[in-house]
Amino acid sequence: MGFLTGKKALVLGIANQKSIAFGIAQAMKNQGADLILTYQNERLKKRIDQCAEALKVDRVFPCEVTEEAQLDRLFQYIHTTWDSFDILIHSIGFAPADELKGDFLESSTREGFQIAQDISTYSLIALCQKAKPYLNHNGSVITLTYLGAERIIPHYNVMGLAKASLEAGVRYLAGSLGAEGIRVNAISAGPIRTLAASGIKHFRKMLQYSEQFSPLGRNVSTEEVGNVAAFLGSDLASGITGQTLYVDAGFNISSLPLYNFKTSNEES
Ligand code: 0WD
Repeated sequence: MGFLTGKKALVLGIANQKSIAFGIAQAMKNQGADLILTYQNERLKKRIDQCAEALKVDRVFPCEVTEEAQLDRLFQYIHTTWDSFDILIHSIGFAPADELKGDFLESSTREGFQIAQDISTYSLIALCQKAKPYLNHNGSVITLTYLGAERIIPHYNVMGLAKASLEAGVRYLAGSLGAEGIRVNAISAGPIRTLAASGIKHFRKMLQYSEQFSPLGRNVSTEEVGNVAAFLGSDLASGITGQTLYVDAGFNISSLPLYNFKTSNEES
């Protein structure tokens, strides 16, 4: 028996077994949740089938989040399969590759901005609108964000703005859904090598920096993010809504690299 026994969780955003959403699905499964996974399109079908097999999940359903009709079909499927459900995981982000390299001012375009906002941020609002009739009291909505929402991160560019708007969206959605007893929170994860991350220029350097600057002196894993998502999805987190929780080995509180200052007594 885990702390999610009896809970039903819909997980959007698995591309492969390195995806953060895969770590979340695994942690939720370990805690006893029943799962439905979605995949973006047929190109990813083989991968999602492998993920579902690894997780011992037998329900996968297509969902391209920019298509209203696909969202409607997804919740029709949820309704006929489960009637209602408890946890919605939104682990989706996208900006055109050209926006994620170079100087922010020079590489930003109107189209890139609109795409990043639509896929990374508006999709959460659309999902909450469609999910509301089927989400149980004590339900929990969880999305994934990044420190680039609040600080300048090289090459993160227009995604930083999308994540800032996503985090504001979490607060507004928490306000809208609070009356139904539904909580909405974001997890701000440290950098993790995934398919989406590979699109960010110099990502390897980001991993090295976060390892050096974070109080824990290391990066985080999808398992660690998954465990926090499982907690947020559970009744253990019943008093938490509208928050951004950091799962980043403490990187967000750092300024200078601690390891440089851990020296012997003779040095001043
Ligand atoms: O360092 C990282 N990896 C971090 C990721 C640090 C902090 C936050 N995040 C966020 C991302 O911004 C994203 O919101 O976590 C979320 C999940 O990202 P991920 O696990 O790092 O990346 P990935 O494994 O690629 O999964 C994201 C998936 C897409 O994969 P690709 O790479 O093929 O775009 O989101 C899905 C897709 O499967 N996705 C969509 N699904 C439905 N409709 C759409 C769409 N339009 N676009 C992307």
